[in-house]
Amino acid sequence: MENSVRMIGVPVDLGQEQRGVDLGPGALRYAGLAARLSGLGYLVEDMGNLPVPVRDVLGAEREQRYLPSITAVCETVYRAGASAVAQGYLPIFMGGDHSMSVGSIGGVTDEHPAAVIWVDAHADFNTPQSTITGNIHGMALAALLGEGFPELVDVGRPGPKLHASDIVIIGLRELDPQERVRLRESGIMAYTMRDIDERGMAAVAREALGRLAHRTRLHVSLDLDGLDPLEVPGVGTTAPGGITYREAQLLMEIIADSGLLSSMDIVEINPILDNSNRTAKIAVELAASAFGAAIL
Ligand code: HAR
Ligand code: MN
Ligand code: MN
Ligand code: MN
Repeated sequence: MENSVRMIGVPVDLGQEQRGVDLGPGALRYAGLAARLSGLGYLVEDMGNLPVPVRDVLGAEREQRYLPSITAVCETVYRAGASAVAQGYLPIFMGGDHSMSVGSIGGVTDEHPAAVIWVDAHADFNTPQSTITGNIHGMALAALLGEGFPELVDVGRPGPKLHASDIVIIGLRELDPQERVRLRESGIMAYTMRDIDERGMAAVAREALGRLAHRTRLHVSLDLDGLDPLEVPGVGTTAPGGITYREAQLLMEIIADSGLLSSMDIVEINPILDNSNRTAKIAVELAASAFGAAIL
């Protein structure tokens, strides 16, 4: 793949209720993401943060769960992602909450399709009808498949951005009741924590890549809450019993071996809840592995 990385900050916190996830881009910068990737031989460009409205001035949108502003942010993210790919960059989208992936994955598939590995405790497969919380970050993957708020479905270009067969979820362990039914009916392949426990991450990662082999480009959407909260305390929506640091490293190393990585999201880091920026530091190490850092 290309040798130039473009970091794109998306400090959006409107897709969920906890304060602090908007600080994720800074946390990743302070944890040394750019230097780590430069050290691997990439040309790294940081385009700064995209404009995102601050929740405190959006009182009028509160009842709509900030849908208008999330849509506008995702439109901006879409264009930044599409331009980065068109200009030959590997974009890394630094969230922000997972709602921004409607824009990032839409944008990177503007000209060429891509497969997606969605690393997450959650499926983010709710619709406005199935959600319990109403939080839009829990609806991002559904929107990418064409379901839910039409405004989100039509971000960037009209209609669905992915087919069910283009996606695998890894690390799944928490679903809402109706979301569970929806996911089972969707045909999306999800590797749960039970699969990882029983079969090991290496087998899961290789099988996942095999299922995505019909695509030549791969987007990794890394929601840090996919990891165990004991290892990454700086996330807002914690679910116990997650992917260990070593398992996550192995997944990223096997992804690097595929040579297909073309873009990445790093989302849901909440530095306010963290311990000395540990979560962002781990995310930087995982990104480095996905981009080809090897121990020997
Ligand atoms: N399923 C729950 C909801 O819809 C929790 C969603 C949590 N989402 C994220 N991103 N943290 O995975 O609210
Ligand atoms: Mn998520
Ligand atoms: Mn186009
Ligand atoms: Mn999650």
